[in-house]
Amino acid sequence: MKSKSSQLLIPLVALSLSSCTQKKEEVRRPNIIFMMTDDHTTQAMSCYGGNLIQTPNMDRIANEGVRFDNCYVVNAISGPSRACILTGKFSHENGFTDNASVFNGDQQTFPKLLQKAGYQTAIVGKWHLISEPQGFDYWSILSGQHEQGDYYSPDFWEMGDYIREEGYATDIITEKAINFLENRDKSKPFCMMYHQKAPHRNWMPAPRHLGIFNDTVFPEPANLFDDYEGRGQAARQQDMSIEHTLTEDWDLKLLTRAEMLKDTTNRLYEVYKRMPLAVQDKWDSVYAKRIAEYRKGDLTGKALISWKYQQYMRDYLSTLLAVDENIGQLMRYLEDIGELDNTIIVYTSDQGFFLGEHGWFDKRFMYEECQRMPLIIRYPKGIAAGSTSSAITMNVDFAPTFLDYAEAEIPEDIQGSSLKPILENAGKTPKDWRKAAYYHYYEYPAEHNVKRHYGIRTKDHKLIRFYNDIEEWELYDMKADPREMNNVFGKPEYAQVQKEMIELLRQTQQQYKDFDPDEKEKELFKGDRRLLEERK
Ligand code: SGN
Ligand code: CA
Repeated sequence: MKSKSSQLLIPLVALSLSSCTQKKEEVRRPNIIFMMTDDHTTQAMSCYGGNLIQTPNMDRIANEGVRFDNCYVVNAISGPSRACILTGKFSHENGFTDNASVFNGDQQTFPKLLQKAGYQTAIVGKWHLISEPQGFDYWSILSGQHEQGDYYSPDFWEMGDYIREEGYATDIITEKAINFLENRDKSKPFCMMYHQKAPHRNWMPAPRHLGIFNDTVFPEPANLFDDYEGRGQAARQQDMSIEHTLTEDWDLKLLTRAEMLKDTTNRLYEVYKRMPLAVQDKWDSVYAKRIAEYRKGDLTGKALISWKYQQYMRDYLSTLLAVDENIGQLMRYLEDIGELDNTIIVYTSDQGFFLGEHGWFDKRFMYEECQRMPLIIRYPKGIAAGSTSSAITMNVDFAPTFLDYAEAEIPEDIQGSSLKPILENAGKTPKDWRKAAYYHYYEYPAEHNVKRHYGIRTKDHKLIRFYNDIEEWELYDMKADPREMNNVFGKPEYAQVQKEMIELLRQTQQQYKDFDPDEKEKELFKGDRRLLEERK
């Protein structure tokens, strides 16, 4: 078993000197609320310096706690990220490599371990792992749309039953969270996973926020019109561009009510009919202006891309407003019941997202905007307010962190590391902390056409190898080129860095026991059979 943080001993010593009532107070382990949204990226959070929208309730978590600036997802897509979080293991170890996988629910997960350690556990909202949740005293997860769920009148799979709820998903998930807290076993600490669907595609805002950004013009990222010069085929062959991939109906919402109702096979019709009539009316009036503008037909080329970018931003960002409001509501509830400061509140997203950078939406690539996850944590009893951490952290670190705070043992086979030493030390990175985040993406061939790739991200550099039906390497100097526009792999001035990064990649793969079955991988290591054998 990995050793737990030595600071745990201090409160225990203090306890033996205190009265019985105090003793009861002090041995209390913290509650945990693990808030996760779907596809929320740091560019759209004011506490990360984003200038797109204000997120006051998320900012409160960061200001009263810690903000991690280098937290990375190890496989930037929903199901795999969630499986890594639950198990504290990489995709090749937990078996859920892409969204077509089914989670083997019999394996070890942190909610099961917390349950054993005396926690009451729950999950509300998005699950996306197909198999029935295990390790939860209460679960109510989105079903429908391949487990993505619906924004309006969503269906839930709740403790074995299927039910449809009236209302807007982000609000409903909060109601379910509060209901669980209200009815929980108050003799135990709790761990609740509060997982929003928003702001996932197709970005449908709450009724109260429909049209709110209609007259706002959002700043464009500097590389909205990226031509991928100096980079390879992976970036060129993707299918996630604002220009070509955003659809007129599902994404841009350019159908009138009459058109939607005429064609019942249309996907937009399906989600539209879930709205109450009054909301449909509001929707129509809000999108009418957009439809009219588009149908004038005078937008072409770059102007059309800019226009689509604005519509995408208006929908994506207004969908987030309800997320932030609901976080505020949940925190106020915790305050009312006197549990706010006894609760570790974590806010993150299953991965980052492109908001027009490189001309894209979606995620999957190991490029910064989506590899980087938001991670802010509030726990005034153990984290100094206003701290920031630049430590290289990964989503496989969440499970051991929760176990550490719950004073449960962290099993040896968990691959991540507890963040507690960082949290307790005002965000400072321990001397022996890891130097690289590992990444491996598998979902290809598939939607959005992003090639398989793996790599490492250190403080200063990023190395990526695209493989399978392609053989390409990329190396980025993250200090000189934070937008990853200039691939320096093979450039003589980076020869030394390249050598070191390849070596570190090999070591990292060995450490995490990732073996790529691809034949080209064997070729790559053919000069070193011993290494190949070991990696098996
Ligand atoms: C859906 C979306 C994709 C998205 C995946 C995975 N298409 O298939 O754009 O990449 O989910 O997202 S949609 O037409 O249904 O909107 S994930 O976050 O769940 O992994
Ligand atoms: Ca996602």
